[in-house]
Amino acid sequence: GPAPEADGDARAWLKRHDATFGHFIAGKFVAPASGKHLATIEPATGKALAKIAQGGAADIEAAVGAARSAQTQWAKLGGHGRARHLYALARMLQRHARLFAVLEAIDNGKPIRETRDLDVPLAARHFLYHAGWAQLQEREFADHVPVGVIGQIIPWNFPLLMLAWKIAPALATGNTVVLKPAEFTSLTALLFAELAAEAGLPPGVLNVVTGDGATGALLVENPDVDKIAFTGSTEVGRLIRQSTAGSGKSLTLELGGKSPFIVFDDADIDGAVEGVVDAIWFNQGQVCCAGSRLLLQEGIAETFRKRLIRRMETLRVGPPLDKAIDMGAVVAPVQLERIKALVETGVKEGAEKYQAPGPIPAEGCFYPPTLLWNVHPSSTVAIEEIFGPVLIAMTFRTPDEAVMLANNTRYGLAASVWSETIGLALDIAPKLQAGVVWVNATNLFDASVGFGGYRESGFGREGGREGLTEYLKPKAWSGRKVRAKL
Ligand code: TXE
Repeated sequence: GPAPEADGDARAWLKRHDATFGHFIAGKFVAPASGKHLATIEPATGKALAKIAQGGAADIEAAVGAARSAQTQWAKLGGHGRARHLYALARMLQRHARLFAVLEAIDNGKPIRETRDLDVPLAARHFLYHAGWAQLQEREFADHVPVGVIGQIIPWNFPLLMLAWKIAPALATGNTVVLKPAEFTSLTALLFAELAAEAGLPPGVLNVVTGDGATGALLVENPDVDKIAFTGSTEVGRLIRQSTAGSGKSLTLELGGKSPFIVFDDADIDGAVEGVVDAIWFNQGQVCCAGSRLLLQEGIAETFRKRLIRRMETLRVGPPLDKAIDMGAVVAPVQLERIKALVETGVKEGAEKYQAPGPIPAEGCFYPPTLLWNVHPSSTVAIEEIFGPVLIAMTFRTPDEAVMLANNTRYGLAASVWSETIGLALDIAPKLQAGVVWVNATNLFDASVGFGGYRESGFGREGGREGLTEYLKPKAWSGRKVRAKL
């Protein structure tokens, strides 16, 4: 198990705040106007962890007001001035990497190995990357202006990393932000806001209002918000699209997925088995682009199944702060119940269930790595996003059939193709309807590559040049006097 002092600094931070938090508005913590709080739990133990403020209309108005007041100055600071702040935020994350990694693991249930090696460094990398863009802005986006005040709503699967994906491009381009983290996992966002203020970020540039979906809806409806950027479920994405329709707000949505993981007969089987482990058991399968549908060509299906099961037997599920574990807890009891119910449905609809036999902790939200074999393409588990450590598998005969099965979904976020024949892989990849296709690889992310979906996986991109343009408005300048001045 973890060393007793391993989570010392995160617990000390919680204690310093009496584990009770207000919103972070205009550079400081403020109590919710209603006085209401929501209790959060530690997924790995089920025990009470913290109390976060339940944001109401007055809190949203205060935060949006603070963002509005700060926006002109922030934009006037210019690209170089903003770059200095973004570098400072990256350095702040690096300096407090351990505190963020431990707090994220405690709050979300994900393994410290992942928060330490991925969530925190990738978040820092995102700020570094966007600091570079801020300095290029005047030159590269001369005829563009910031969108203004941005409302950003994020999910609980990568709380800190999604914060970075959202706020780094928005701040780099001269916008100010009101961020609504997910109600299960608001702590790293609050820590970030607090330390960002200490690192000199001007008050009002980043405001964090916590609360549940009702708080998110208030942010979406606030008339002084210029744009909403949302990552979360397809259902809520649809609601947000409806409620912003006809308003002047712009919108980007990053929603669910049911991404195919296609393995051809000539693939490197061991490599592909490792790919599957990363595709579906990384972060307990709570990944929007998880390779959750395994499509195997018939010739290798049986060999693949045996090797995959042998590999599943070695996966260790346990407390997130234990550095030796491969999988931690899922985020909340409600998600655990959802996963269990979907797996039961899968079995009822004819799938063969295989679960890794290793021990899992009795308390807390733990679920074993699970394989559903021989799933029919029309069965519920082949269609619905499970968002847990559950892989569904089916077979195909020909490349055309693989493409047909892969595209047989309402989603289109990612796809992964495995073959040692480069010609085959390059023939298949363009036919897959997904925002990103990985060849002999999975889960490759880079701040410089736009990430986002097709179809019901949403629209808009995060990362790269595409991601920046989501936070800029083109502005044409014309008229004699203006020209003369220029
Ligand atoms: O998501 P929600 P939930 C999928 C996944 C998961 C399911 C349910 O399948 O099992 O969704 O998760 C805020 N207006 N994904 O219910 O509700 C909410 O407070 C404005 C995939 O937790 O979409 C939180 O901050 N905001 C996904 C955020 O939306 C609202 C990640 C996401 O929560 C709102 C998460 C409303 N009406 C879940 N209702 C991915 N693609 O990565 C809720 N929210």
